[in-house]
Amino acid sequence: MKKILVIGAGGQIGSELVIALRNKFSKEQVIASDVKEICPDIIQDGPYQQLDILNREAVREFVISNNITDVYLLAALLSATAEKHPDFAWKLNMEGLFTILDLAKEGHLKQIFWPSSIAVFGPTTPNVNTPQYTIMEPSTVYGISKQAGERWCEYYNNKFNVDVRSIRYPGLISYTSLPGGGTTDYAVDIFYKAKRDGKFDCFLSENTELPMMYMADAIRATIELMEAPSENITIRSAYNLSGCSFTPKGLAAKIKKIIPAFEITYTPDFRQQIADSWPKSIDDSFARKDWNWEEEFTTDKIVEIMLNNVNPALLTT
Ligand code: NAD
Ligand code: AKB
Repeated sequence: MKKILVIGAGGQIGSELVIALRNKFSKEQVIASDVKEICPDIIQDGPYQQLDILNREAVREFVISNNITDVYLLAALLSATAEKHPDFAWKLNMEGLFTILDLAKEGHLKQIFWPSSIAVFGPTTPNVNTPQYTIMEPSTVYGISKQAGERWCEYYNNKFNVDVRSIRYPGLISYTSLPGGGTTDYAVDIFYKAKRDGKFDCFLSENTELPMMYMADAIRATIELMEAPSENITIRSAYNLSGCSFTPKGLAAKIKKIIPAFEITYTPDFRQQIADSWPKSIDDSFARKDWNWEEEFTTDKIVEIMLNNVNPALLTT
């Protein structure tokens, strides 16, 4: 029987992934864990363990003594925060991955999910319909850590037969918890500010096109990838995955159709350079071929769902 540990479960992806995994298996089979002392309300319906991924011995002890079979390792610093704390970002994003890969190498785990990102690409990458295999020269601390992580995942699979699977997520859009310090966060924040203030000052310029995806699609993709037969998985670094692409200006126009008085202004900051180094759109034909990936949520659908569901009370600023 599977026993799943989600590390970094209190974040934007983890909180929804835990719910989806508990619905699929059982509450008892899915342990949420995070460095946060208090379990977030949204995942309080099942087991929770405070765990710091950087405490290698504590993580090893917990995995082994609880007979954990699968780990979803989500703890990381995202692109914008990582630029502010490069040393710590490198430590957090890499050391935790080795702890989990080593547990699998020693036979303590059956399956690992570790997310990569479109940040693995860089300014020299062809940025329209970015292929799976292409130039990868990431120019951010975060992108370098994801690129290195991908190489290590593939290495552990090749050398030690570790069943590790990964997706290069685009910017993810959701309303149940706030995003955690990325460059694509504007595409979540805009809905909260549209609803609360009727206006939004964007930290990216109006024509900055980036690949995005609604969270429900990302969660389904993750579970479908993890369930796919091993022999179908031809990529052990990370799969390109595509949902939709839009610019701040295009997104604002769609919001304006629902909230006509909505106004957007642009004050690009350091995150502009990060966004400029990333793809505008992604070719995910390998995910489609290997495990039948198909996205569901268009930009129009995302706008409608977000405006109906965001709760501005969650905002702290
Ligand atoms: P998030 O910042 O919302 O959540 C990360 C969680 O990790 C937080 O709850 C945090 O408390 C926890 N954490 C931090 N340090 C920890 C530690 N030492 N030990 C245990 N937990 C710790 O991030 P997210 O958006 O949920 O992203 C999860 C993963 O997906 C990351 O690897 C990220 O790079 C990747 N990803 C996210 C997106 C996105 O748009 N959200 C896109 C691409 C890739
Ligand atoms: C970020 O902006 O850092 C993340 C990502 C695309 O990896 N959302």
